[in-house]
Amino acid sequence: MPRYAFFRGAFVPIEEARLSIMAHVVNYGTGCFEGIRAYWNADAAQLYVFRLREHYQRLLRSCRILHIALPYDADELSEITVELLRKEGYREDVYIRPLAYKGSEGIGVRLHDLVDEFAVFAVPFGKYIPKEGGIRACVSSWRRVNDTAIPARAKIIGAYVNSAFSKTEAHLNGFDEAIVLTEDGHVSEGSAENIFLVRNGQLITPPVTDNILEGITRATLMDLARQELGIPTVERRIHRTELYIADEAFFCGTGVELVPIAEVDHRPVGTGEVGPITRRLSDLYGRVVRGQVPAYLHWCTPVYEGA
Ligand code: PY5
Repeated sequence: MPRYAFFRGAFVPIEEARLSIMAHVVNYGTGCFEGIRAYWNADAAQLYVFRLREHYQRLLRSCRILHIALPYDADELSEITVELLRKEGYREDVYIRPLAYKGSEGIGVRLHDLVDEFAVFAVPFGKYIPKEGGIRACVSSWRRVNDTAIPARAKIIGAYVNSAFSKTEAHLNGFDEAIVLTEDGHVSEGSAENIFLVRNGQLITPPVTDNILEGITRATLMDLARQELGIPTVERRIHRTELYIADEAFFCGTGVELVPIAEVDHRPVGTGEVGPITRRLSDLYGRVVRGQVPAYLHWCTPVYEGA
């Protein structure tokens, strides 16, 4: 259990960070959030927050879409978060959950003339999908929310009902994760992660205009693949059946990190074993986030001073 939260402008005991049953966000899902990981590096005795500033830049973009005005910029939000982690004193991997939302109490659906609030807490966290090797995925019967209805590029709280529908359907049908298509049948992403395919040695991922969350892990892996493996990523629309003939496939995201997909709709991906490009990217990502690759230390914010 965490001991503190930053809530209504102050650090408070976690038990005191409570919303009313009348809060706008509780009634209508009118808010947005982030998911950030911090990794404990035992050798350096340091906790590194991965791409902290980029996550808060995205939160502020979500806020713009949702008419939420916060009294903090990305640097101030980052400082609050580092201070929270210092107060907790974590020496293990943690997951950080910032929230920006309409906190007003009362009835009435809208985005204007409401009180905007920011809160953040952090919890110890291990694997998002607890499974070794590749996972079994299915194409969901649900479709991804469209930019014309609820924009997926904003990490909107209420929109995660769409993710929950596809995740639970996949689970009830015996799969580990869902792959969700756009209304017009192109591969969009997983329930809470982006997706990459490998075909003929080339990385392919859906474009940002196919109703994906513009993932920070996605951007990170595109950089790492190009710079360290010499493999550029092609962003283009992907057909469902390309999932069935891909040589390799994986999900990526802050929570899921990088997870190989072994099977899609009962068809093995490639050989069914974890492929070489997936393996190399996964190993590299694991070291980069923990602050073990000097060239990418600028992505890792140290929490403790003088460590
Ligand atoms: N797509 C969706 C729908 C997501 O929710 C997420 C992240 C991603 C892609 C990957 O984005 P990023 O690489 O920036 O994390 N999902 C959150 C996460 O922490 C919430 C999971 C419950 O991974």
